[in-house]
Formats: sequence, C-alpha cells, structure tokens
Amino acid sequence: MAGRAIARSNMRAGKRFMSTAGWWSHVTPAPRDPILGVTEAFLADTHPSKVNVGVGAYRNDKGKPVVLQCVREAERRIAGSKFMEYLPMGGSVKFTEFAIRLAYGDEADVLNDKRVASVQTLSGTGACRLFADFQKRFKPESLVYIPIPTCHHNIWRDARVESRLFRYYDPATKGLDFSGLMEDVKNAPSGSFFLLHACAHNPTGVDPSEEQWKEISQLFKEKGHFPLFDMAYQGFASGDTEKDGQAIRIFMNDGHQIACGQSFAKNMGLYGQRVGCLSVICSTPQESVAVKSQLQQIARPMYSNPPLHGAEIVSTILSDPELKDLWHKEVKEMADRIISMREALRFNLEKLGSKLNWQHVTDQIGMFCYSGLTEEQVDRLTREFHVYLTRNGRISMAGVTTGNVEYLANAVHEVSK
Ligand code: PLA
Repeated sequence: MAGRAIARSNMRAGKRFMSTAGWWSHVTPAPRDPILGVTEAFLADTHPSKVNVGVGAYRNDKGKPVVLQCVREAERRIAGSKFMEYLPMGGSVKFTEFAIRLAYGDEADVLNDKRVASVQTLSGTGACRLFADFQKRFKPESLVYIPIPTCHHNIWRDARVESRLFRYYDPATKGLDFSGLMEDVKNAPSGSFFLLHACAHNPTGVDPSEEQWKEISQLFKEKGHFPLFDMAYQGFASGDTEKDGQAIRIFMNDGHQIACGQSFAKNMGLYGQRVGCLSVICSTPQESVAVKSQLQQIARPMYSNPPLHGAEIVSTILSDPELKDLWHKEVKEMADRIISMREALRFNLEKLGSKLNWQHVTDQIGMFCYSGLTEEQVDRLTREFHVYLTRNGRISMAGVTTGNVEYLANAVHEVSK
C-alpha cells in the first residue's frame, strides 16, 4: 500500500476504534481518601468559621502553617549549593547517617558496628512502602500485624503483604489494651512482622509506657517476631526527640533486628519535601551492605532516586550543633502548644457543662486526640458546624488554636450531649 493509502486506512481504523467504549470506561472513581479527602472538603467550604482538624499538619496559634527558623537558616546556608544532579539511588549518605543517629542515638553500638542499612525515602509513607516491598521480596510468606485502629494499612495491601490485625486501643478506657495486645502478639505465628508506632500513635494518641514497651520487647524475643517502627512524630510526643526514641532504644538494646521508618514531615515541618529514612538493623556489616543494595534496587525502577532539597535541609540542621539546638527548641514549642490546646479543649468542654468524661483529651499525646465521637456525630460536626475531621472521630490537635478552641468545644458539646 502506498503511504497515503496506509494513512487513510489507519484513520478509518482509528475512527472505528474511537466509536467503541473508552479504554478506561470500566474504571470507577476511587473513594475519597479518609484523611487527605477531609482537606479537600475543607478547602471547598466557604463558611467563615470553618475549622480543619483533619490532617495531622502543624499550625501555629493563628492557624497558619509554620516554617521553622532552623529550616529557614538551613535554606539560607544551602542556597549557594550548586549540587543539582541526581542523588544516589539510596539518597544522600550524609542525610541518612544523621537520620539514623537521631533514631538510634549517637553512641549506638549498631552504628559503630556499621550494621544499619539505611536509605533516604519519600517521607514516612515511602519508608513503610519500601520496607513492605522488601519484606514481600525476601520473606514472601510472612504476615504483617497492624494495630487496631491504624491509618496506613493500604501500604501493605498494595505491597501484597498479607496482613492481620492486633488489638491496641481499648474504646472503654480510651487507653491502651495492653492485655489484648500481648495476647495477640503471643498468638501470632512466630516470625511475624508487626507494625509499631514508635511514639504518638496515630490515630489514638495512646502509647505503651516504658515498662510496657520492655514487656512487649521481651515477648517479641520469645516469639521471634520482627518489629517495624513507624516513627513519624519523633519529638512531637514529649517535645524531646531522645525521649520519643525510647521504644526504638529498648528494642535495639534487647538485640532485636528492627526496621525503622522516619519522617521529617512533622518534626521539621517539611511535609511537601517528602524527606524520610528507612533503616534496617542487620546482624553483620556485610548483611547491611546487601540489604541496602536491595532496597536501592527496589527504589530504582519505581522512582530511581529521592529528592535532594529536603535531605539537604535536614542534614544541614542535624550536622550543626547550633541549628540542632534551635530545632530541639522549636520542636518543643510545637509539642507544648499542642499540649496547651488539649488543656484548653478539655477545659472548655467541662465549662460548657458536658456530662461526658474528657480526661483522655489531656491524657493522650502527640498530634491527635481520639475523641470517641461516632461517625454520625462527626458528620453533624461537619454539616452543622463546618468542623472537618476524619470520620473515626480523630481530632488533629495541631489545628486547634486559642481562636477556635471555644467554637470547637461548643460544636463537640452540641453533637455529643
Ligand atoms: N506514619 C504515621 C504514623 C503518620 O501519621 C503519617 C502521616 C505517616 C506515617 C506518613 O507521613 P509522611 O509520608 O508525610 O511522612 N499521617 C498524616 C497524613 C499526617 C497521612 O495520612 O498521610 C495523617 O493525617 O494521619
């Protein structure tokens, strides 16, 4: 066929094809994301008193996002950096070295022995997902146990790791279901993986005590379970990054080979920079070299290598004693503001004469208050009061301010009385 005839016949075929159903006509809309969808709904609301206590993103007392001073100073210092080329597949080595020192402590034996494999990840979500893919590849039959309730279980679903649930939160006490947790850990098949939140558990704001962590660690030893720590809030629970690392340190000192996913979204306010770290404690330096190389190989065909800017900010801060001190001070300020808002919310609810017990508002820690409100009550809060939160009743305390706390307390009281 001559060129023009081929073109004409292709066009006819194209027309025929286009008249049939579209390529994606079988695709139905995905459900709205339970957390990020709340922000979308909030942005679409034009009511002047609207309040967003959905996503866990820190706001100052004026309700505005915060750029930390240490971050501004780090940005100023790296502004002259001409380094714009690709990072290695595992990201910035300087960044990961400082990140793991923050997680495990400067003096940790596992660091001196070079037994930690670490790679820079796309924030905390990316760290968990990379580990889930690694688990699937190298322990394909293993299970992951996820706490009830949790928020990021879809990570393991999409990595095709089979998951089970373990008891964590007791709605009756609005605290930890420690005996249920221990029983489920005991009954899980030996060698299971467990997702643990290192501190400031999301969504409940309930953490085990130091003593309880020790008991959990011992039971993990007996059962030969693998702990994966999701550490998205180091510093946000107590205001002290060392104290918030205590669960990691307990497990590490008990000789567990743990994995840890760190996020700098919250504690440095680098949400959109997507800067995180996945580390895996190995039995030998050789094993850690192998593990790191495999983690990189999983990243390579997915996103090739992670972004540069956020990692440079973090390593500039963590490697400079003065900036690091400033950061510690600023993290404490954020944590303290949240604690004072817990007190203010509880105070206002009690002042309004609520008959319910709101002690958990001040007992729980970190960014969230797991209020105990039902889905129907949450729907009323949104519909009648323009207060936006996830349907599980989780209130992001970081969105509460002296300006909106009375309004919020009144709305909560109205739907719960
Ligand atoms: N792990 C926990 C426990 C988290 O709460 C979050 C974020 C992440 C990991 C992931 O954060 P990153 O990828 O941004 O580092 N949780 C948020 C948002 C703030 C979310 O669900 O992604 C939340 O509102 O629950």
